[in-house]
Amino acid sequence: MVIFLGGWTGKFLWIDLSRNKHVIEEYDKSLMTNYFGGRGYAIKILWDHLRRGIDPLSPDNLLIFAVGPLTGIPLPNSGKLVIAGKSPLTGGYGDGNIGSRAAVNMKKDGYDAVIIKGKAEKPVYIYVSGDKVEIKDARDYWGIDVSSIHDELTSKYGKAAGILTIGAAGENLIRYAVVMSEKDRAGGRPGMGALMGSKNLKAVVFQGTGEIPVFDPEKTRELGAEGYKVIRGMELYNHWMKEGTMMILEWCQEHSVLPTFNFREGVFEGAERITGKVMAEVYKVAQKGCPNCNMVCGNVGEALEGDYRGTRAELDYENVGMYGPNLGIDDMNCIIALIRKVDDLGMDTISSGSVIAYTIEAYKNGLVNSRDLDGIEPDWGDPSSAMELIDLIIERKGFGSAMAMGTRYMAAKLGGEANRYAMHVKGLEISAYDCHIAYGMALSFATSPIGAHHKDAWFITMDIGMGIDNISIEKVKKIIDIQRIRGGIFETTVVCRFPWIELGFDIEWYPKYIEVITGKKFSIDDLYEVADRLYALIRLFWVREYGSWSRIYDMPPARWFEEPLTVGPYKGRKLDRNNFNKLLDWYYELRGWDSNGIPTSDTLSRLGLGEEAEYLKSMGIALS
Ligand code: PTT
Ligand code: SF4
Repeated sequence: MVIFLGGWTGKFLWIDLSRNKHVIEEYDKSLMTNYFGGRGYAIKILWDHLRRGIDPLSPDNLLIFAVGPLTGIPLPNSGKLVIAGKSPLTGGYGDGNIGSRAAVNMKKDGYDAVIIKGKAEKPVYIYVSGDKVEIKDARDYWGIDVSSIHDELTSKYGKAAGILTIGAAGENLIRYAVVMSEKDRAGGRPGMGALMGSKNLKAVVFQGTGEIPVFDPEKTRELGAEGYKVIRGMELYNHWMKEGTMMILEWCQEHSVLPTFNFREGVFEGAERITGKVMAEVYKVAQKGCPNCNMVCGNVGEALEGDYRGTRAELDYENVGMYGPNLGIDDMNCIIALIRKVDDLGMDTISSGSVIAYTIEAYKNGLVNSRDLDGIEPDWGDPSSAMELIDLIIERKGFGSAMAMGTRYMAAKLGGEANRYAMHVKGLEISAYDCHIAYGMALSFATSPIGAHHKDAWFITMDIGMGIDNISIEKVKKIIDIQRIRGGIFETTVVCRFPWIELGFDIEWYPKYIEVITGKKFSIDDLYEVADRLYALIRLFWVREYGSWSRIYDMPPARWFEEPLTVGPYKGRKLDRNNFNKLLDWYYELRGWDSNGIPTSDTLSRLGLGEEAEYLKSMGIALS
């Protein structure tokens, strides 16, 4: 029997909103070593408890909040929470990672995962304080925007409460609605906010009453403090504190990977007006972040002039990339206002920015007209029409109802050529990196376990650094190792990866933390094995839900293969399909997956997933 002495609480909280009931479960401890926490727990719970083929917006779907053994403990950047479920946007596995006091408080309340099923008859919110779990009336809160509901619940439960909410996007089941916290933090890109809305659940409040048990409190305190000190002393620290994720924008422009006009180009004429430096020197008015973090990256910008003067929003690279160059907008005042609007509606900036860019392009190509768009005449570089399109999505008016479903759906509806420039993989819109020259990053998007998100392998700088014509198995090995660290270690221990990836905080810190907290040693290789297991299980989940599988689901959009760049240092370049397929073949081989991207029987049995393999076979899916 495995005995752990800290880190995990050992308990799940199950809440059934249809029956107004909850149960606290002491879960099987083998989960700790095999799946660790966070995303690992989420996929295991979904595999074991979700009936195959359910509608993601039906009461049957499970909304899961999960933390890991390092979450909430005073060590660098431990205020993070995984939000997962079957995705309403992609139909496959979906998750996101939000920084929030709710992460710390959920753990203090005694839970490693909170799993919500069913659907409340009327709008409700959930209040958790230790063993006390209450389902409360939220009819007065339905329809309230994200900032206001946060203020309402904070005034009721105090500033120390951890609060997760949805906005109108979640209520209206927009397929890329996110869960929001502390007004500007967003998590669950593949529609976790819509999943929450489908349950008539407006908010969840964790009071955070208890203490988190750790094996060696003294050593944990010492090692935690040491980590913070090392981070503060790192070479890039001051620059990071000024610009945060925005520091990459200039680099993206220089290397022609800045998404421009719906990923048509990689450089943008107005880029110098929206760089990290400009953000920091001209627009930045405040800095905020997640709990337990001493390198906070939430740079709040304020619009200085024009119609939106005084509006504030958090400026991350992804948000600015998708609402700036990708829509042809170079006015930071307007970008701030667009992000504020989308945050208050609780809608993902990456997907919504992509949907709007796609609509502009489809309009310009004559595939939709202004009648479809309720009189709107969208154009590149036009923030007013972008604002109007956001309203169209939320109200689901005319073509807005297709826009609410995401790019893959819109392309299928429009048909033919429209598919070529639908910028998604597996239904999830691509994050803000153009890949006309970036094979490695394209592979990373293609093989990400939730669809085209950069979270599992932000490979872009390494890709360009290794050489854009470098088509090698070494590149693929690096991508897999990065996925093991980012998608495995950080998503299962559930802490923020930024100290490691942005400042160079050594990965070896994490096994040390795990040891003093849980009382057990885990090497990086042990953690890699957990990562490989959950990657394989997530892949099986997609196969189970889609009913069949082929490598076409791991293909980036046709645009990058068929339409060369027309401007910039790499004018004329595009991806070559043979080269990409070579990389994909190596990827499958290294993972022990077959040529269609399904894990082989040997791989599954090595990872202890024999039963899961049998299930697929019973569906008539042949495993190599
Ligand atoms: C994340 C995705 C990102 S990733 C960004 S900016 W980034 C966008 N932010 C949005 C936003 O803001 N408002 C909004 N309405 N939609 C938004 N959608 C986009 O969502 C996030 C930080 C960031 S900022 C990143 S990279 C890192 N992500 C981590 C991760 O995934 N795991 C981990 N262990 N640590 C991480 N640290 C960093 O956290 P999703 P957050 Mg987010 C305004 O969740 O679904 O993965 O989408 O959580 O608290 O906002 O912090 O340049
Ligand atoms: Fe949160 Fe940013 Fe700090 Fe990470 S670096 S914990 S995302 S504030």
